[in-house]
Amino acid sequence: MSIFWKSGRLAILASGAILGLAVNADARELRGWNLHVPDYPGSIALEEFADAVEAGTEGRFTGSVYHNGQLGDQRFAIEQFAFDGIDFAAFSGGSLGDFAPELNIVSMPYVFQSQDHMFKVLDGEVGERLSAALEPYNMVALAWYTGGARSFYTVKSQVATPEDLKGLKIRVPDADIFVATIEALGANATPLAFGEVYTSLQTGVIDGAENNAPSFESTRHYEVAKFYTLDEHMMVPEALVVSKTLWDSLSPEDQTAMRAAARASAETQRKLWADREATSTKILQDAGVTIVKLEDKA
Ligand code: GTR
Repeated sequence: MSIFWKSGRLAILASGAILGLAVNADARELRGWNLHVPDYPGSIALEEFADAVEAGTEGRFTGSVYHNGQLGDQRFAIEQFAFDGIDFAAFSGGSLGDFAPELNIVSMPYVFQSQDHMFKVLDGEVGERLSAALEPYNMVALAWYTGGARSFYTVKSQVATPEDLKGLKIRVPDADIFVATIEALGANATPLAFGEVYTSLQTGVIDGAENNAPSFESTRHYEVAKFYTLDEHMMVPEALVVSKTLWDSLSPEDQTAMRAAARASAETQRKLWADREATSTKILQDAGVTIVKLEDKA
């Protein structure tokens, strides 16, 4: 009898262990693309998204965020969605616009009066329509991050007017909206991958670039480019997207959990952004960068 019970318990334990393994083996690990350094606002927010997805789906999904563009540059990563090579990411509206042109609307120069204006537009019906425009590219936009405002930084002299941009080679991300905007302002737009900008500034391949303060600082481009003019020509939002194949495969409960995780992540990102802008600006100032705020944007 006791032997029977003993083996009975053993059998139960064994199947419990097998069950436990089966739960882990079923958990799907999602691959997240990220361009930035791990302590960047969007990076922290993406990690938070991954954790919240795991908690909210009771471990059915786990997520890993690959920082620093480890999974490839932005255009390549966007293309990977079509093949489900990447499951989630925060993509620039400007880069997405090369695929779904509707996205260019929210990246146009001076289209928003403020970040609050941008959030109001994106958190409502417009955001949903932009998400629908991404569906053919196998993406669903669940929430929107801020990308701050992009401004010019240069190696040799301060840019104060569009005249000063004439003849300058300015690096832009590899997407039409950036090229067209910077050309319209009078400079020679030079599309380059994010990771190539530092050496290009250093070796004189380009005369300057344009970005928000956190990116200008986190890439250390300020070590080479000491003139920053806050003309804020583009306020480009970033979409927190997940693969549509993944989204469509989820139960309604898991969809709810994932959407809630994305919204919470966007809230975190927006809060961290404000802090990082201030910290980055201080780092730039301490490093001797001349920062000029352009009052006459017209
Ligand atoms: C950053 C933005 C990236 C990318 C990058 C760049 O501010 O977060 O999505 O656009 O700029 O300049 O390549």
